[in-house]
Amino acid sequence: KETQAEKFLRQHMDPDTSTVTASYCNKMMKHQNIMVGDCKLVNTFIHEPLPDVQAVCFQGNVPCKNTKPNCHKSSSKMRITDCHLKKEAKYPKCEYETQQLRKSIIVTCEGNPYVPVHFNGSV
Ligand code: PAX
Repeated sequence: KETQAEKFLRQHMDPDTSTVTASYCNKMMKHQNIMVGDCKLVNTFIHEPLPDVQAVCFQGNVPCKNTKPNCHKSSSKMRITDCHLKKEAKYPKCEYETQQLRKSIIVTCEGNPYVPVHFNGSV
């Protein structure tokens, strides 16, 4: 079974892409198998090397949206792409808006090793 850490990699890591096209999210949301039974509303892909993203677990501690204490904000801005579901989209035709950004990411980390398991947001 896929672990939470593996799920984070599948859903949020894309280190090898630096420039994205308008169809990026439509392709990636399908290829990475992110939708099962429903269209996911928002999903962020991170275009930075994995060690840099794993290192965020040891950077600034911030409260999570659900008030848990184990969230961390990256000390530097990262290259990310936000995929937002288009309002009129209906499963299985999940159509996305692709938006390239440079922001600090906030991830939830768990376990030993202490690694990202949930994407909490970007600021
Ligand atoms: P998930 O599938 O919700 O949770 P996501 O990042 O892909 O994550 P399993 O065993 O899979 O059920 N976990 C937590 N979840 C939420 N909050 C905290 N603090 C937490 N700590 C641990 C992945 C696993 O992490 C566990 C949780 O139980 C899961 O375990 O965001 C909804 C989704 O949208 C993404 C991030 C989420 O998907 P929400 O409303 O929960 O914050 N998303 C959201 C995004 O990609 N980009 C964004 O900018 C935002 C706002």
